[in-house]
Amino acid sequence: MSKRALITGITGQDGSYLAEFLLSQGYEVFGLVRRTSTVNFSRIEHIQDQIRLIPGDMLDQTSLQLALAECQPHEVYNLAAQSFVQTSWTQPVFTGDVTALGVTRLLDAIRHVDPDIRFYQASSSEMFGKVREVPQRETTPFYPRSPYGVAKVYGHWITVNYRESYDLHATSGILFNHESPRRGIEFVTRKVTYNVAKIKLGLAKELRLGNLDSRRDWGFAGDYVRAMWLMLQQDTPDDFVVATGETHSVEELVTVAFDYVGLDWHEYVVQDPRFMRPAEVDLLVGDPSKAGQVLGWEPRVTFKQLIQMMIDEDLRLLESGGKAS
Ligand code: NAP
Ligand code: G4F
Repeated sequence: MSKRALITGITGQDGSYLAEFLLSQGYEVFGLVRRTSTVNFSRIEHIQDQIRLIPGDMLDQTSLQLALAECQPHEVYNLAAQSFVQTSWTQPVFTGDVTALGVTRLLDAIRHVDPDIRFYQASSSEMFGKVREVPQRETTPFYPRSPYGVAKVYGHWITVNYRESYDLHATSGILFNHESPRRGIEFVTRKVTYNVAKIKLGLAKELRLGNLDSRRDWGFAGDYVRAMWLMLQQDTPDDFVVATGETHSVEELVTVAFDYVGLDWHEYVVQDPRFMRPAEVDLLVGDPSKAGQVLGWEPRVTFKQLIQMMIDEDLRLLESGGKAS
């Protein structure tokens, strides 16, 4: 009998890669999707005939219980969130409701429907914020710098709390930034690769960005969903940092991207205060050694390969008359 998995956030970047990965492992894959007036299944339309979508919303407890009862999963991957940091300052209460309390709703539904379900929580390196230690590891104290980061700290600790209170197999993956050609257009990597492709094709003249000095540990989303699955295959639930161990500034990202298409970024990039944040996370770099030792996980795609892959895909998209959704 094949294993069943429920993915919340299946329409997002990670959800789509995780669904593909679980299908390749022989899973029956279910995805929770919220009601919207127009359907946006662009990231999963190529596998839609192989998965089952169940209506539900992280804001609605009943819908979560019904979803669990319907698909009776062995594993639940909680990827749903208001995940854009900048938006969390203008929608702090909504962000807390979905990204923090949504985790409690789901954990509590699991506890009542079937406490044997294994649970994965999508925790974030944003929790480290104003970092207390370099590189950041599982034991590094949190100091979040945005309402999103604060919500993720809540989600992390409620996962630990349900593990310890109710003996649930509940695991928290503390993932550093991971990107792909499916990344939302508002995040800095995709904003850069999409606009570099547009500039190269003569479809845009400039790229407006915020802080060029902040540093991130950027990996490939396809590599990171493998780590999520490995975590739920362990006998014991735990917390794991998933990262490359390398850090690059936004300026380096811009340089690599423009260099790849043979252009000088200084001629196109304009700094715009609209994209500066009220409080910034200056430096993220993770120590993935525990994931390496316990899970046997390591990243396969390098920073340069990642940016080049994203530009290639954006050039292809634009040349075929498409645009970012
Ligand atoms: P994403 O592309 O923004 O996807 C977010 C998903 O959550 C979408 O499927 C979205 O559905 C869904 N969602 C939002 N609100 C919901 C609600 N009320 N009910 C049900 N579903 C809802 O994010 P991602 O990059 O794939 O990230 C996946 C998870 O990992 C998120 O929790 C994120 O915070 C976390 N994370 C991401 C990174 C990263 O670098 N990507 C790093 C660390 C942690 P719609 O399509 O309907 O909007
Ligand atoms: O791409 P970003 O918006 O990602 P951020 O804020 O690091 O958050 C992402 O990674 C987290 C993991 O650490 C996730 F939890 C979260 O859900 C999300 O996936 O911004 C990266 C950096 C920031 O320092 C930002 O200030 O890029 C800087 N930046 C400079 N100009 C910009 C821009 N970011 C965006 N989005 N847009 C700009 O124009």
